Amino acid sequence: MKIAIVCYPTFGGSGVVATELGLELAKRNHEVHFITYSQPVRLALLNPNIFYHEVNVPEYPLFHFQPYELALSSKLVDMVKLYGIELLHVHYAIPHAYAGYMAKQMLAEQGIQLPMVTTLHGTDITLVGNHPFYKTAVSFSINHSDFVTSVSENLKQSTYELFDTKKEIHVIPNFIEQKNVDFDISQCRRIVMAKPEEMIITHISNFRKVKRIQDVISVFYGIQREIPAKLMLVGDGPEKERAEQQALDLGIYDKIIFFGNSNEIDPILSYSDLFLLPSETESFGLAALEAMSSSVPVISSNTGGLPEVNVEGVSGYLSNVGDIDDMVENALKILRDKETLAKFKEGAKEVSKNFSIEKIVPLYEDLYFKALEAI
Ligand code: GMT
Repeated sequence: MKIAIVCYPTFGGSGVVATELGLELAKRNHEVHFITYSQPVRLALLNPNIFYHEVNVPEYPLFHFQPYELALSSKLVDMVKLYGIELLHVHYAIPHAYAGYMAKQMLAEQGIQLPMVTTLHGTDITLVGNHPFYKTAVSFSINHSDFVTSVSENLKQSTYELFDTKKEIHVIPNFIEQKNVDFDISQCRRIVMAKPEEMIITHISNFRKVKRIQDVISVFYGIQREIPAKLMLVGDGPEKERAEQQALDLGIYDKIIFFGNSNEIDPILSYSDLFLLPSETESFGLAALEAMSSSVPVISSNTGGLPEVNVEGVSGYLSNVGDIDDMVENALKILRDKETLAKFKEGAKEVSKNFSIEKIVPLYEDLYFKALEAI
């Protein structure tokens, strides 16, 4: 199949899922065309089945906002015609599903039918898309997609609650490639992060408000009062400065390493003992799954799709949003003795196997075949 994938090329979960999906589809002999404004961060281009087409938006002083949707839909039409692309898969409704719909219409006028699969990822529904300024167009885009998928059952229900749609939504959870430790251990040693007696606690995110970074710091504060520990903060975003200030105020700045956006996620996770994800909402929580796949138990909030990923008492524990005391108590339950920690590490790894790439990617392929049959 020749498939175009439209996604955000950044470190965010939706872009990562789209990129990993495209790479796996390429391995399965599909021809995959990524169409976006810069090269997706995890994309390996030296692959005969992978193409990348950049969307350029020329700057013009008349425009206060440069019209990305227009450039994207034009690019889609051109690439579909040039390469004979058969199917379009857009990740994140805004504005990709909208631009995809326009491309479909333009192509239909020329006698080309292009089925479109839209994957909803979370904030496109629960935070941004739900804003009254976007809602009408997002509802329209969902209703005019040929197939719609969501990354969790919870996100599917939220979509029905928040949008005017009766469209069937197929739940296809996010996935993870079960990796063997493939980094050079001599390049990154545990001692760089913590002393042997210190537990390594990790959080990875885009440091937006929704991630509740202040809770990450507070939970870590509670943990390190009871047992020796270090906190690895990976990622960058608007709340980072406030997190640094909070760490200074609490006198624990020297117990935290701020990595920024890092390409060393695998080694960091492989040395981690616990992962914190206390988000306000999370449609899935891909970062938690990545941690679990590296045998790292998760302390998370119990909102959104997180209970579908983190299994209470097996891969970690879940608490109400903002319940710092409960999160600290649960973290200490896991970390206090070696046997319990080992049990949770094993539990995390086992649960992550439910989301293996081999199990999940065929669900997308099945949907693609259905979409092609339907035209
Ligand atoms: O908030 C983020 O982490 C980024 C955001 C995105 O769109 O990239 O993540 C959303 O999609 C991920 C991949 O499907 C999910 O794992 C995240 O839970 C979801 N974020 C939220 O719902 C807040």
